[in-house]
Amino acid sequence: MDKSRGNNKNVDGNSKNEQLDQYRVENTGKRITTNEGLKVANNDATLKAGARGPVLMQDFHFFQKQMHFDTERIPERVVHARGFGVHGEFELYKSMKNYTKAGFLQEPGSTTPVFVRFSTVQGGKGSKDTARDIRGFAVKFYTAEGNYDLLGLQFPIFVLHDAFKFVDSQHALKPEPHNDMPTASAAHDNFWDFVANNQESAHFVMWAMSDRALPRSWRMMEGFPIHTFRFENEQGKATFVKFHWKPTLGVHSLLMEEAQIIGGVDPDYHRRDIREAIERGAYPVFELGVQLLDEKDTDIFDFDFLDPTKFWPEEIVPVEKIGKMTLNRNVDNFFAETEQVAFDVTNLVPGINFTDDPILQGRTFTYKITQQHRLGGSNYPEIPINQSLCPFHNNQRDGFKRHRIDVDQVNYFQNSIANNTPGPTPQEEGGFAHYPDKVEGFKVKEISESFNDFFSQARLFWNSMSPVEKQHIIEAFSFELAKVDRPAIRQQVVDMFVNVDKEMATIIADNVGANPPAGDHVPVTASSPAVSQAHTPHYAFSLRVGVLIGNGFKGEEVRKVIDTLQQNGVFVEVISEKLGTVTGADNSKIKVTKTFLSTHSVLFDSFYVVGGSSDNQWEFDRYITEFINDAYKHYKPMGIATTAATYIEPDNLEGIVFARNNATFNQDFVSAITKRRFWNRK
Ligand code: HDD
Repeated sequence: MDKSRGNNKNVDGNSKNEQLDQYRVENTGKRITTNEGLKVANNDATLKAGARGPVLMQDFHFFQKQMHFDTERIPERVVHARGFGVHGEFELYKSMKNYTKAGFLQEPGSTTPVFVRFSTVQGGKGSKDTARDIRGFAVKFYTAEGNYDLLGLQFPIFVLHDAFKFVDSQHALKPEPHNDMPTASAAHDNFWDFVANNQESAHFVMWAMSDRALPRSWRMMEGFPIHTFRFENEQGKATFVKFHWKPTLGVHSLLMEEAQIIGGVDPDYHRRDIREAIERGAYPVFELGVQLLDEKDTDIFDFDFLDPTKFWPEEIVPVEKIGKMTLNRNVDNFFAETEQVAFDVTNLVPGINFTDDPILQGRTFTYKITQQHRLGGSNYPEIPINQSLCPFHNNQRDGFKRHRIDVDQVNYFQNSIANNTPGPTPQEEGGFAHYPDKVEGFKVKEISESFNDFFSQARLFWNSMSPVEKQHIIEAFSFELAKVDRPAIRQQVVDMFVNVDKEMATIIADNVGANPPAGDHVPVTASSPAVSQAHTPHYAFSLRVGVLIGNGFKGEEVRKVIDTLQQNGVFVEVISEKLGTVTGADNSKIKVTKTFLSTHSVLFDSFYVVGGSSDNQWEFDRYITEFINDAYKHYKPMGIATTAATYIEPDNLEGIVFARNNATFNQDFVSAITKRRFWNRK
């Protein structure tokens, strides 16, 4: 195999990266060959009977090239089809030894390579990143004890409390089968019909209608593996655990209108965002938090602690941060790594185990089936991105695309020829064993009564929202339901959501032509501040600011502002009429990185408006005014250079910082960018 290295040659001592090195192939500067290595003399034309004649079948080079192309697509994931993967590293802050024997959670400071894939659920592989949707947040830890996969979503709860209806929920969510519409959207009859007729979905739907469903960036999104898992320590003592990924940049969202426009102007918005951030060295960091619950405390909630439609409020069980994951390397090849990575909720390590969470139980076989179907057989763990760092040994043999060559005569257990090897590892020496939970009961196809509380946390969530967040939820429901054709479904949905909040449901009903819902309002006082984005941290770091500029700017003024932005880690793009440079009044030049035509206001968090002169001043001013109007409408901060004051007035608008007569303009502008949105604008 060609040992030459790609862009990611292993310079950082990451052991997974080192393992991948042996598979990286560089083709630049090489001679073209067939897949069997035969160098060929012609790489332009098919072999023909005469230059204008028919193609001859014996052109095996053409045949192989065409055949490979004809078969180069594999089935996309049935859900989570659209996704994007990046490499990184997990570092432990705090030993979890008292709770779990998992090797990678023992030594503070120890590091474990990870691969993370972010995804959307509804749309196909070629859909858009910014759909209102569920986001997958799947992490593969390449530990010394084998791969550990922690699959999560950007919500802490699931849509169902029994896996039997998973297929129904996904069929209902996906484009309708008779017309394959809509793409990347749940705004259709089937989905809302499912919701109204499966009311355990209420809490999940509240999250899906909230700003959480429209992340500004995957770097600014929480991840929740949702289930109650079980830690087990060396002494065999178990502790229940819920995991959290908390982005150090805080949790931030797009507005619904921004997300919709971005879906058109840059469907790759989130993948571009994370890839660029990593290229610029602004590595996304997520802290791993745990909520721990002793076996004797499982009755502290007024809901079933195994119910996957409930989160454990952080105010009741605090989240302890035990480590951080830094995403610091882009993939070399999307297909080889991101498309072929195979996550599986049963990829466990000793010390972390299942519970009887009914959704978790239902997932334990499905991932293997889907990977086998997608990746063409059972040998997908041999694909480089899926290989564990430790070797594997067993008596499984053969199958499509078997790469390894097992040289032993023995392929069965028990045996005497190989002295009963490969054989089991006792638990004390690191062998995985299922937790010896006591189970008893009749075989029944039933759902426990304790899971039949559909609305209490949906109410808690609503009650925890800020007024702006509540307004957005109402708008989201009103948008989605307005796209539902059948009035009866719209009515059922508003009648259902009275159980969350009567005022909310009544406003939505009015917006979508339904009758005012009849049910009674259930008052609620409890709230969980942690679920509201109103309390999230804010930074200017790695936000995108566009400089709207033409010729004739004041060089020193503009350079100082751009320098300040860059010192604060802001990603600056210079936007003008044409690529090339703009020239200041002092003859200084600034490189233009985007044109008015090639970008859009929604792709930025803020603007620095400089203005300038142009051969077509009317057109130039029109573009600048459009950018300003959009940004203003989207509550974004703007900094106005001394040369641009005429574009915007009056000069006391919220979040608009003027340079004129302002000695602290640079700091004021950065503070405004940090704040991100100015909600009190009219
Ligand atoms: Fe799942 C993919 C997360 C419930 C069946 N799931 C998938 C992915 C994530 C999750 C992040 C994408 C992995 C990737 O990027 O390749 N799934 C979850 C979470 C769930 C959950 C957090 C509930 C708490 N899933 C769930 C259930 C079932 C499945 C109940 C079926 C019984 N999930 C699948 C799947 C997928 C999948 C069909 C599709 C593609 C894949 O597995 O690799 O097997």
